[in-house]
Amino acid sequence: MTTTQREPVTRVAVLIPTYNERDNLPGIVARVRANVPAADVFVLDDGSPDGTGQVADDLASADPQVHVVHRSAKEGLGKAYLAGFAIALERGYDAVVEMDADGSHLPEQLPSLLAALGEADLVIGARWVKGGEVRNWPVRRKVLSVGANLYTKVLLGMSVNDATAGYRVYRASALRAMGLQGVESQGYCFQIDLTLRAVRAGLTVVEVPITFVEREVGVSKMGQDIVREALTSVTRWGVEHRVGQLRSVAGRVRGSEPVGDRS
Ligand SMILES: Nc1nc2c(ncn2[C@@H]2O[C@H](COP(=O)(O)OP(=O)(O)OP(=O)(O)O)[C@@H](O)[C@H]2O)c(=O)[nH]1
Ligand SMILES: [Mg+2]
Repeated sequence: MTTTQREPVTRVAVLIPTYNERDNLPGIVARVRANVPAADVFVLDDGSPDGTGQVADDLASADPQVHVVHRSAKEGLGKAYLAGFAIALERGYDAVVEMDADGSHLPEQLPSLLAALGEADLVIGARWVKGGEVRNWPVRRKVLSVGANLYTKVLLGMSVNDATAGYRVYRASALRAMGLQGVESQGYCFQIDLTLRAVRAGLTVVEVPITFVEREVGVSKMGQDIVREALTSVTRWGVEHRVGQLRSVAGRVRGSEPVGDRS
């Protein structure tokens, strides 16, 4: 593999989507600010009924590097991130981080993710790679996540091991190159969708092992609908991918058929 010299990253936007994360938010923002002091934080709140938006506003008024994007209704993780990407690109950030508010993604590991961006367009904080770890997940969740990633990898033919992971860093140039128009996916599917777009755009994806810690406070928003969405979409993309491969093989075979004897 060849490594190309890449633009240094100086301006970093950390996007933190929130829905009812009042008790988690102050701690996570403080840890991001402590670990990557140069980075700006954008809280993307979908009108949380528990008052997370107000907590975020209080953090923002105490710290000029913390910003809040108030969105009127709960539209899902994907839509919140797309809104955040648009803002980060418009404001000229070099790199954009995706991070959950619930403490699963350790801000202490963000410097190593950012360092890996030196040779990557997309860095994924990966659980299912050597050195990666998941804390406090029941076996059933582990099986679901490993299974979903294996299914994704085999069907889509990607070499990425943890395409559902939500702790990542994109170069701004990568987000522009990937084309975010028409992204409708939510939840895990959003992460797979963007990984696939990055791979198909010929971008370099690097996985850095992380320790993922299950949330201790608050309620998970990931339900069966999110799992179903991922399964349906990956199956559809996989079938399209395999049909495309078959068509191109068939085209090559036809192209190499001997031309009949015209004498
Ligand atoms: N803005 C916004 N944020 C959301 C929405 N749904 C989830 N989030 C946030 O996205 C992050 C991930 O959601 P979680 O509920 O923790 O989902 P998860 O980490 O896949 O699931 P668990 O492991 O069970 O916690 C958290 O910071 C949530 O508050 C939404 O509709 N809008
Ligand atoms: Mg979570």
